[in-house]
Amino acid sequence: MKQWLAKMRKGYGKKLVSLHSWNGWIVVILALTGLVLFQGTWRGILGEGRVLIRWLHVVVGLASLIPVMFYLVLASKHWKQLKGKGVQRANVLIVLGLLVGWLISGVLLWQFKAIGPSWSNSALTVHDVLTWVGLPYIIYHSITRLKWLKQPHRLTIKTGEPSEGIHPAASPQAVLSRRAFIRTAVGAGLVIAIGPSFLKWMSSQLSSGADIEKLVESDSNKLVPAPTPLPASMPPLGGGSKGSFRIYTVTPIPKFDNSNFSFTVDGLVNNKLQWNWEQFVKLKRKVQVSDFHCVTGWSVYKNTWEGILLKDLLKQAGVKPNAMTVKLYSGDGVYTDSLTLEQANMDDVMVAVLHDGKPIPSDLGGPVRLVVPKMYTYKSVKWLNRVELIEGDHTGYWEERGYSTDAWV
Ligand SMILES: Nc1nc2c(c(=O)[nH]1)N[C@H]1C(S)=C(S)[C@@H](COP(=O)(O)O)O[C@H]1N2
Ligand SMILES: [Mo]
Repeated sequence: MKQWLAKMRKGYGKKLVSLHSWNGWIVVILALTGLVLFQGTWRGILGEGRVLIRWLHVVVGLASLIPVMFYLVLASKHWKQLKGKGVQRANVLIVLGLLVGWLISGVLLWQFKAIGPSWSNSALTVHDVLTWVGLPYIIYHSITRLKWLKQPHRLTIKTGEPSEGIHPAASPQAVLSRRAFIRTAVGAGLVIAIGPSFLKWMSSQLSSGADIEKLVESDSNKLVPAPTPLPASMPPLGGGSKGSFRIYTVTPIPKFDNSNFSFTVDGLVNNKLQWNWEQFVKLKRKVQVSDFHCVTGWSVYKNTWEGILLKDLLKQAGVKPNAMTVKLYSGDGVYTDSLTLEQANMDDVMVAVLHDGKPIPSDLGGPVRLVVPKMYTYKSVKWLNRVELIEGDHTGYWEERGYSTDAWV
């Protein structure tokens, strides 16, 4: 062991330098892939590519353990070298803390099925907070240090070789002001680049109801009349949803009004059914309170949904004996998913029109979205406008791109 340690520490300075740059590249890859995964807009653009990027993020994330372990071997020596340099010691601790925090919360997220939604929800929050705090810090650190590294007297990692040539700048005054300028510029750039997403994320964390209210206000659907909520919906039976939805869509958000809305149940049924909006809002509705779990780790609890039970629609249509699968179409023209007939007949599978007593806003899949509380919400098709009974299987949008056909929470 001792021998091994000694061997590992040979060429210490060079190793530390290369470790630092390896680590830098790992962070760059993780930051880019992570931001792409976070940004809803990339979903539609990437489609299948998103699953690949997620995989890359996980693998590289796991690989970040390697430089951390290597560093720990060299840490005691580096620590001594930083004696009296409080800022640099703090930097080492911050970066190590970030890496370890990201790694642990990341592993939990990766294993979301094993840990359950409430743990993965917390893990996602930690992962997000570390990103919003840590990423600007690391970018700032690396850009300002990049300049510093060119000045040997600034080196905090000593290579052991005599620093050759370049003397600390002849005019320290000029260097200082240039450095201050670079720092300010970088800081300002960061605030502009990352600030808006950060603020959006912050406000969504702090306010549970407020941002849904905003979505309801900015609803681009124009359907009249609005469904009149049942007493159990207004006020909402669940007391109002807890947490916030991330708006996910693989297409531009479609808009509906009375002239282009229709809802169809067809395929292997005895009576093909079709309604326009005025007819559709007259169908008998129920109210349920349920949790909403996305497979990427976030949840919204205690949603009060009001809508028509899918099983009631199927009963009314009269399902033919050879029908096996219920294929679900989104009015976006792209997204589909499916349930087995047995799953579709579960008591809580709902074709919802109200959330917490209000029409479901277009961003959240209104006027009509499916809700399948027992499954991850990629099954909860937004802008649902057609239910088709078919004989064979159907592989849904995300299942085709790598999500599990087993969507049970
Ligand atoms: N039409 C359509 N339905 C969809 C999706 C989509 O991209 N398009 N995304 C699914 C996924 S993965 C999730 S987590 C939820 C997100 O619902 P929200 O955007 O209302 O939060 O919708 C599901 N239904
Ligand atoms: Mo999802």
